[in-house]
Amino acid sequence: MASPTGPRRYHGVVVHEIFDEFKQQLPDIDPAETQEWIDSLDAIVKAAGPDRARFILYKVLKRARMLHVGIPPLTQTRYINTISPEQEPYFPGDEQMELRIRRLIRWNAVAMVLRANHSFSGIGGHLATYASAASLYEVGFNHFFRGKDDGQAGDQIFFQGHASPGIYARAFLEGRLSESQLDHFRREVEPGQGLSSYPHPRLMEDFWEFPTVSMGLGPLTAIYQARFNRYLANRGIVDTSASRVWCFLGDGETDEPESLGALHVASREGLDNLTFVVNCNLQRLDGPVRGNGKIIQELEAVFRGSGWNVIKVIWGREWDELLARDTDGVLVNQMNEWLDGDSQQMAIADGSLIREKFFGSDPRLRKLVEHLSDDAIRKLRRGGHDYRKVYAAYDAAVKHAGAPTVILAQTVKGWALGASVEARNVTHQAKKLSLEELRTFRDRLELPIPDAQLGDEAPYYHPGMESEEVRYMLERRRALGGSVPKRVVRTSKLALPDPSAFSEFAKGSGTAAASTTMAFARLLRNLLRDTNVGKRVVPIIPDEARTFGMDPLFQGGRDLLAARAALRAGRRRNAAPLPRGH
Ligand SMILES: Cc1ncc(C[n+]2csc(CCOP(=O)(O)OP(=O)(O)O)c2C)c(N)n1
Ligand SMILES: [Mg+2]
Repeated sequence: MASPTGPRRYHGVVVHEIFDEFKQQLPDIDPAETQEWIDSLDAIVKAAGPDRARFILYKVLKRARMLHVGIPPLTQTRYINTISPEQEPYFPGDEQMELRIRRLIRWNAVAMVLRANHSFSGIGGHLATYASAASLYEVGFNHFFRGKDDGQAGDQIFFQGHASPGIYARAFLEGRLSESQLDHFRREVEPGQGLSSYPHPRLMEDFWEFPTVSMGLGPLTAIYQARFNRYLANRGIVDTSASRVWCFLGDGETDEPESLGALHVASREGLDNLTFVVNCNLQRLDGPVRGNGKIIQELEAVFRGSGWNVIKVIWGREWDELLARDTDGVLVNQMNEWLDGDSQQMAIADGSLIREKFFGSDPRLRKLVEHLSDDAIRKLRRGGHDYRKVYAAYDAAVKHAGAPTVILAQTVKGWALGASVEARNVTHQAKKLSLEELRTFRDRLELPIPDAQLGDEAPYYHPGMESEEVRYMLERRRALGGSVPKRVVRTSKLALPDPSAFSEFAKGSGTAAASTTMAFARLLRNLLRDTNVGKRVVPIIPDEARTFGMDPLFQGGRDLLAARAALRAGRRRNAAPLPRGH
């Protein structure tokens, strides 16, 4: 899925442009031939209808892409997975084992929130967010997220704030957190005792790296972190060349202006070291994200339009066989037209209702699923719960060169938590399960917890550090550079500037009037000239430096700006190459 032509280069420097193909349209050198093509299209629409015409056009566009004919991408594709089954890579893990691990984590995440609320009614915490995102995280933990134990920079992961119980539950299984710490969820006043509700680097300074719970800040900061990683590597300050920034966010969260406000920065800078994973469970806090629309389609258009590589993970593997037999395109049509509000109804429906509502509108659709039992229809999963589909998406994302990637994964909010929580509008607020629900949940997860231990308080369940599951998860983390998240502070001694840099300010400006700007410009000049810190002062000039008389301070910077301007305009043939490291 890498861009077929690759990023454009100018004077040896990669230039990332969002759209560049249509503007290069030439005058028509053979109008008669062009007209023949247009007439063919007219004829197909007339004879076989728009569906057939659309099919052929998609085929032609796909062919053009394969032939490396540069054309702008479509901003919206059909409501199916971007990666087709035959493109899926080999899955290197033990899927059954990873399923068992996920179940252990799911259980402990729920137990933690239930226990907290049992001890202190109303203490809060969230069950449903992690329940929908467990596979999205676990594929990362077992196969992608790089730790820092090897002394390298590792990956930077922005966890969705409300998913924190799942991240704590994993750390508990890894032996990093104790039962007592889990029992102090949301009661962290004594340092080291408890666990903060949400990612908080000050309250848990060895654990969390980025505060993310104020929605929108995670995605925005992740973009700048990825850009900063490039800067650090290019200037030889820290080798972040192997680091990836992962940002997990909710679909409701994308309505925060901060979430989408800097997307263009990531594409313009060609940040292929950045992956967004949007958990599209179609719900926000107490309502739908787009009842009468399709959030995944909307986000696809926004991200593609901003120059991102988009991977949609909408359907689980159970749908592959149905789609392969959908030669009339009726199933894809139904998927395209089905609104998110309808999907939410289906998430809690039984198989016979799904058969009637989703597959019932067309005899060809009915026929597609006539060999499936109602139970099998109910078990047609959404893509974000299919471990292999998620793996395929991450694998494609880390291999994509030249642009950042967003993965739009469809899930069910409160997945596996039972009928009173799953996909209900109240699901986000759910903090309690009845005894009956707890039993059902335990059975669903196939955990050997006796009934007698289930009461108002759910017990934690740890299979032991020597169990197969824990050994497997620890081995995976060892291979990937150690546990995450882990906040590691590595400092190097910094020599202070020579005191002479400041001495003139102690004297004041005498009778001459001095503005703050003027004093600051002088201070900056002195620091830039200082042998200890000069090279660390990096002028970032959005605008107005010249207005404030600062331009002589950074001659190099001026050359850089001029070179960049020439580069963008693409006019000056002899523009000086950019200084290294920028
Ligand atoms: C800026 C901001 N506003 C409001 C909230 C309160 N809040 C917490 S979760 C949530 C909804 C989350 O929905 P979504 O992003 O879809 O995540 P999900 O839990 O569905 O994965 C809201 C509004 C917040 N954390 N931050
Ligand atoms: Mg949501």
